[in-house]
Amino acid sequence: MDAGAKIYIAGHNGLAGSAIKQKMEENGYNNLIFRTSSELDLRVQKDVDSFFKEENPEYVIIAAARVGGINANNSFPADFISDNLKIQTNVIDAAYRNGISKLLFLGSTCIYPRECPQPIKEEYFLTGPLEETNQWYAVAKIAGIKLCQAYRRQYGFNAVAVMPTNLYGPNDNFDLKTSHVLPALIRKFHEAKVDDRPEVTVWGSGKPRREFLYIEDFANVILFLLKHYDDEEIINVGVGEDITIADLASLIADVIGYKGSITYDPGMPDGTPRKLTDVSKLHSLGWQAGTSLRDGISKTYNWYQTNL
Ligand code: GFB
Repeated sequence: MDAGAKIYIAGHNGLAGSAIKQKMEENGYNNLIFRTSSELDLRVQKDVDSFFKEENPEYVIIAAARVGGINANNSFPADFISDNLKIQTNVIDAAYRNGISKLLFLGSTCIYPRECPQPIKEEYFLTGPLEETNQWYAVAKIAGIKLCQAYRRQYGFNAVAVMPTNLYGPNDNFDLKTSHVLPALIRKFHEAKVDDRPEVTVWGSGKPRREFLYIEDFANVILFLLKHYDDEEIINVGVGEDITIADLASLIADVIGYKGSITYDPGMPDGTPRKLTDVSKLHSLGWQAGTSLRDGISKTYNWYQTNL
């Protein structure tokens, strides 16, 4: 992939896409192309077709998706399945028909069965029922993986599907209703500290375990996989360590310097009990995450204070 290669990053304003864009720019890639969602609605097939004909990129990264935390997934099932099916189908098909060299599709670890053995190996894909709260999103992402595999088998199209664990970092969504847990808790503890509130409420039981990958590490691995991974099989992208939501809450409170108490709201869903990735495949290719959870939370909190 030379520095002048024309690379289209779909979803360049989101958490994942913006970090990939920044990493590519830092690495000297000088022919990146983007469209905001108001300039190009990826759910509209004819518009996606015209864009590909006009721009004719050489590489495509699909970081565009309707995403959100457990509450957003649970509240907007139709949007999560329908928008994602349309976006990925339109982009993968147009990319193939315009003869691009390589496409990288971002999936999610929620594609794995809810009661998966842990840590989750890639081979556990499609071996059991999904978690209820995000099954709509998961089914769309599963279809995206299968699209990549089908276009590779039938047409020899170099499409790879990468399964990131829960991502976090600067540029995340901090909306308390729709965000993921980590940005939500940063905001909750920050506001409670500023307003001198005696307690912060964390959703669910605090018992589920989650794995968190800092967005800059994620951007690094995407660049690495663009250069070094050309296989039909999916590949996990994570750190290989997880933490309970209760311990995450204590860690965030500590980084922020919040001294009040933490309570739990059992009326909100826990979601999947655990989804720890097995990252042996990624490690065997020679890549490992470098940012500790505490450092990543600190950097994210600094960004939050400056930007919001
Ligand atoms: O990050 P999160 O929303 O999504 O929630 P998932 C993770 C855990 O944190 C759940 C708990 O057990 C939540 O109940 N939690 C505690 C909170 N307090 C909060 C809070 O204030 N906000 C939020 N959002 N959670 C998502 C999927 O699952 O993971 C997506 O729904 C995607 O489809 C994404 O796969 C990576 O980790 O449960």
